[in-house]
Amino acid sequence: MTVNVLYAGNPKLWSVYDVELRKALAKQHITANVSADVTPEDVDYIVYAPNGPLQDFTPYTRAKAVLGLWAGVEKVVGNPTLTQHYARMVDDGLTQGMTEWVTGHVLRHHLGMDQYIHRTDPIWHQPAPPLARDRTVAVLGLGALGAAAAQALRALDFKVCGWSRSQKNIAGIDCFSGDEGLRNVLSRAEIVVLLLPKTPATENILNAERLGWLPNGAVIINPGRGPLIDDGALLAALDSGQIGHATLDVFRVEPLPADDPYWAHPKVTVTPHIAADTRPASAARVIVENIRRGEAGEPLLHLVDREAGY
Ligand code: NDP
Ligand code: OXD
Repeated sequence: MTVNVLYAGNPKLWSVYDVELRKALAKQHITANVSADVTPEDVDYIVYAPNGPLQDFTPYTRAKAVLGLWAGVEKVVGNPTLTQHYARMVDDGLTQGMTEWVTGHVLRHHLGMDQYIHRTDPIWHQPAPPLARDRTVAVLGLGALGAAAAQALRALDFKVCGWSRSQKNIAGIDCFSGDEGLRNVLSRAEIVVLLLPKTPATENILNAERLGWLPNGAVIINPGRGPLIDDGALLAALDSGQIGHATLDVFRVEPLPADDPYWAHPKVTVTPHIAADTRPASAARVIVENIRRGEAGEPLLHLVDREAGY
């Protein structure tokens, strides 16, 4: 039987996904019609991204699942027309990309690279940075991306602590959960990496009070989602010196408006939501594994818990 797969991701990536999905389907010996234009009632699986054309899932009455190309789900999880199963993207390319971005930005701050890159005076001053083993990095969110980043930082010998909703046990990482756990993690973190999803429970998780729990001069690195941070509180903490620097990849409004104070702030680095990208070849394999499972009546991977919102 032929499986009908509708591609409803970013239209600019259709030609790439067309090739990669076909390759992955052939490898799994699944006979499928993959198209960006399928009669809604005939669709079996929807490959979806929030920057694609689809908003209303109602006409897709036969669809067994919506298979997301993004890791984050906050733009779709509350969609009242989404009654189908929703699986999000967990992809080794995405995870590797995030791990590289996080370790790169942590090392920049750990080694104090900026003072040499932006040197203006010929001053031979030799302050040695501490070793990684003497630096504590906290990772908030120990899921697919956070756990991998935490482990990579640990492999570099940083002291790594982490925080998540449920208690974790990850070798070499000091894991915490709950409100007291958050206070504990933040009060020792010289560098904090945010890899939480945006949900009602995580919005403004870094507010003025919690920024105050961090050691003076701590660095914030946020590749998670913009609303995790109270922007006004962060700007005030940067101005007072409580926070030494913020490297931000994600924002409440994207693209970040040209007049946003983050652009010009001397203690802020803005990157344009490029921390990690879904890689079409590996992502297509994840999507097709779920199609295989759907057709075989097996449980789908990476299903979203709609109540928790991630
Ligand atoms: P996961 O769902 O695998 O992990 C989320 C983690 O956050 C889990 O450890 C979870 O806890 C924890 N968490 C969720 N809610 C709470 C809470 N209320 N309190 C404490 N911990 C909580 O997501 P991923 O690791 O795959 O992705 C994380 C986020 O990264 C995405 O949601 C997205 O926003 C962002 N992202 C950004 C990209 C970029 O380019 N900037 C690219 C891809 C993703 P538990 O383990 O107990 O469930
Ligand atoms: C994602 C993202 O959620 O790119 O995948 O932010």
